[in-house]
Amino acid sequence: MIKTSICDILGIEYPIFQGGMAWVSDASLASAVSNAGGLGIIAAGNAPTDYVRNEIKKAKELTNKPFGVNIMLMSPFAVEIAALVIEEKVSAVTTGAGNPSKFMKAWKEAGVKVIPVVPSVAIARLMERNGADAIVAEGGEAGGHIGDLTTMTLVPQVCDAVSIPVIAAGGIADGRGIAAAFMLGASGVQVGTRFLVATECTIHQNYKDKIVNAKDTATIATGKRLGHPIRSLKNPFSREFSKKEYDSNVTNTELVKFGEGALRAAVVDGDKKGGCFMAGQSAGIVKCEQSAKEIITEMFAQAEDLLKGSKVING
Ligand code: TUI
Repeated sequence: MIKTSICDILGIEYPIFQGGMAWVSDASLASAVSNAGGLGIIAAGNAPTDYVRNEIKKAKELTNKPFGVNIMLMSPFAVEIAALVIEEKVSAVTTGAGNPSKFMKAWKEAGVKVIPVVPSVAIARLMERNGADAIVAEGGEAGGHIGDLTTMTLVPQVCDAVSIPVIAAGGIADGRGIAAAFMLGASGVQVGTRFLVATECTIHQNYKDKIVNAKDTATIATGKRLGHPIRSLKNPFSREFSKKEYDSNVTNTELVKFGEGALRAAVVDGDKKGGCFMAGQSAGIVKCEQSAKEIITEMFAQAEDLLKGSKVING
């Protein structure tokens, strides 16, 4: 059984986080992952505070194990949700799409474990200085909002730069990815795309089918022009977005407007043409729907087999 320092810090069995995916990571998915021994994470995304409060309350009914909340820092509700996680005594908070420094003191004083998601060494260092308990280093293979570096290059550089545990994210969807992450110096992994097809994940079946049928080149990164590139599956929506992005006659306001509501359309309506199906490059690795427990036990059994004989298990 692979145990690392992050298991002790959070009181979890397996060193795996389920990525906080906007519109996707609800109480159903997060509690299933936590019940299976990982860290389930409810994603706040752009959702109002009351939605997040309700999901936290539901998750507390569904599991006695620790779970986290991911705060998307570009959300208009980020400040309120930062206070909510304290009020609800959530075990851990992860953050994305920005710098959470202004909230960290309050979270730490309240005993909430703070684990920012970072795309670079500089931000990792800053987070450690501000008291982060661990760091998720996320490479550009990931789905959703991404940085420039790959997981293969980012994780070892972040591991060299900080003393807190590093969780590798981006491109990890099976035991080979977990084993590789440990070899790069990580103390755990965060997985998003594979959990999209968990039986407990409540997204539209069209979304799950698209992931299972995806091939290696199925994704595209769009939105660099707006300063926040997003990786999603290639479809009429993402191709049209990409076309508009390179059209100098289209303004940024028009581009933002074109993208509004597209993630919801994918998750809730399964809109194959107009939806934004956020997914990582690991979609091509994902072969079938399984329960969260099956996903986690299968991934770690494979990783353990691969790592047998290796001395590189990072504490
Ligand atoms: O946050 C993510 N992935 C996401 S968030 C999301 S929802 C969204 N919707 C519309 C527009 C944008 C996002 C979908 N996927 N991953 C973690 C992540 N964080 N990736 C990159 C970063 C990041 C970027 C800049 C973290 C810190 C940062 O700091 C810059 C600064 O402010 O100094």
